Amino acid sequence: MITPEIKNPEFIGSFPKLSLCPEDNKPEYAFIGRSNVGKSSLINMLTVRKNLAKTSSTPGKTQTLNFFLIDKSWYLVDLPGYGFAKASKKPGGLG
Ligand SMILES: Nc1nc2c(ncn2[C@@H]2O[C@H](COP(=O)(O)OP(=O)(O)OP(=O)(O)O)[C@@H](O)[C@H]2O)c(=O)[nH]1
Ligand SMILES: [Mg+2]
Repeated sequence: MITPEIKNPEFIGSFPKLSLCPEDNKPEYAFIGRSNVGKSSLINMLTVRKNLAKTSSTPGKTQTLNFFLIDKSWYLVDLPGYGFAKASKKPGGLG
């Protein structure tokens, strides 16, 4: 087992804006990187779940802020990547 520490990963929701995200003061961990580098796949690896975070072989799959509550105590957050031009470039697009 790769990460026996994670027992109960739970999808909470996909949020289009930061202001809509959960605000319960639990720690949040997120990964930053270019589109298609494997950020969503990394969340699946860490939680030992195949399809918890949605992945795709084409860049730009993750478009919202996706919150996964880990063991009722902290969050893994799957973020969109950068460098994929189809999404809006306006500053604060997810703000
Ligand atoms: N060879 C290889 N492919 C990987 C690895 N991790 C992910 N992939 C593949 O890379 C592609 C993109 O993975 P995602 O996890 O969707 O990438 P992402 O960073 O979340 O992409 P965006 O949501 O567009 O930002 C998929 O086809 C994965 O199967 C890895 O470690 N090795
Ligand atoms: Mg992704």
